[in-house]
This record gives sequence, C-alpha cells and structure tokens, in this order.
Amino acid sequence: MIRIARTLAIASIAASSAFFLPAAHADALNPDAFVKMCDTDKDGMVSKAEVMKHVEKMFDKMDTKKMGKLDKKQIEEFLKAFNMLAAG
Ligand SMILES: [Ca+2]
Repeated sequence: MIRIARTLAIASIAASSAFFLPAAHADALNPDAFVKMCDTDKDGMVSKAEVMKHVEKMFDKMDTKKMGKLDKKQIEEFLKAFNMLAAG
C-alpha cells in the first residue's frame, strides 16, 4: 500500500513537468540522453514504466532516511537531478 501511494506521488510529480522543466530551460533539453538513460529494453523509445522506474530509482536515492517520503531539501535535490537528467 505504501508502495502504491509512493508511486502515485511520483506519478503526480512527474506529470507536473513544469516543476522539472521551466520554460527558460526548454532549449537545453536533451531527449537522446533521456532515452539513453531510461530505455532499459533498448527499443529506442521510453515507456511509461521505464520512466517511472527511473524516477523511482532517483526518488529512492534522494530518500536517504528511507521513509518513502522526501522533505523539502530532498525534493530540491530530486528536482535538480531530474533537471540534469532532462538536460543531458
Ligand atoms: Ca524502451
């Protein structure tokens, strides 16, 4: 149950791409790097499951206290990591 709630929380964060990709940084996006990072089955495309798996991995890395939640400081690091990923 906790896992489902966590996945939903991640999904809602991921769906709000404005958090990750401010318009000012739109030019810096690197779809090739993103695909390379997330495309685990190497079909050249990124499935929802592949993105979620990657986001979950990033979340777990930031969740240093292993609480299944991120505090404001951890979220800041999470968003930075996601921006770096998207920018390649
Ligand atoms: Ca794929």
